[in-house]
Amino acid sequence: MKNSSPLTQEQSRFLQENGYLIIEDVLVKKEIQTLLQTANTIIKNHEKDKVDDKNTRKNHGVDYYNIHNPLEYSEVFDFLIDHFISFDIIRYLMGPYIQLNGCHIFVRRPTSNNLGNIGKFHTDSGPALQRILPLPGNLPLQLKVQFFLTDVLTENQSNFWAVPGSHLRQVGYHHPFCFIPQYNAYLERGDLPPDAIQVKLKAGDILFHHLNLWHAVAPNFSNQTRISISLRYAQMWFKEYYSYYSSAIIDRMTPRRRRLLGDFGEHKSGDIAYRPPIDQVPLILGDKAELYGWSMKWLEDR
Ligand SMILES: O=C(O)CCC(=O)C(=O)O
Ligand SMILES: [Fe+2]
Repeated sequence: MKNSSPLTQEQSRFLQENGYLIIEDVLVKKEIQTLLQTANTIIKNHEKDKVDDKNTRKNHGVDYYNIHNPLEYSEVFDFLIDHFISFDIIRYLMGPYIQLNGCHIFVRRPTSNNLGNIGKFHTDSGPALQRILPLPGNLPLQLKVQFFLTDVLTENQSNFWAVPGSHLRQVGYHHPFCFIPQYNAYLERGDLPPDAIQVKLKAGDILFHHLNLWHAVAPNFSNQTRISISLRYAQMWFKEYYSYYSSAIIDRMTPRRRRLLGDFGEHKSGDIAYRPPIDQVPLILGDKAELYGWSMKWLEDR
């Protein structure tokens, strides 16, 4: 399977060793503008209408919070679900038996205080998964892709703050918010963790990260709100995360997007996440099935 990867060898190695990866210039200017404008309208409405069950303002605070499921408010995010660059990398790394478990707008306002939950070092998706590591050669259980719509060019602009290589370390502690106490101790003392990196990127770049990566959001001492769209892909057995997709959303989607949103059409048997319909592999991988290691030869052997 030489040269079949959408990642260069260097990018693959970087992700494997560090637990995160930046791909530059994925969105073009016009796309950034449209997405940002739409996100800002949705944010404005959320703050005006105080719809706290549709975002994390109660849990995370009013400066740094996430808006659940923006697909509910606009179609402009649809193309991100299987974007030709990000999704090709996702399907190469995760295989065909995946779903989109959630989509969020991340709002990170200028703030002098970032010690809310997102400002603390944590892993994602619950304490149990801190003990299942994404070792080389295994499919990831979950990967997040974050599309940045504003620049984060220097430190302390609410950067994604990562501890490189931490995704391969057991946490040895468990907390409902999946905190990493030895790293948060630095923040509580007003110090910086010595080996954590504030990731810098520009609008239009994307960031992948493993759920096990120890990460936080740095303080935002700039005067600009940082906006990004996060999509969470997981193996099909996982539960969805604040991602109820109404029939209005499902109806406007292409077949592949519908499947990623958990719609199996007329197939409604209880073991659907176990044995999806036979078109699962071609639908997700298209003509890359063989190339990415998911030959359908067993179909001929039946
Ligand atoms: O805002 C960010 O950059 C990261 C938020 C976060 O904790 C996550 O995506 O898991
Ligand atoms: Fe997180």
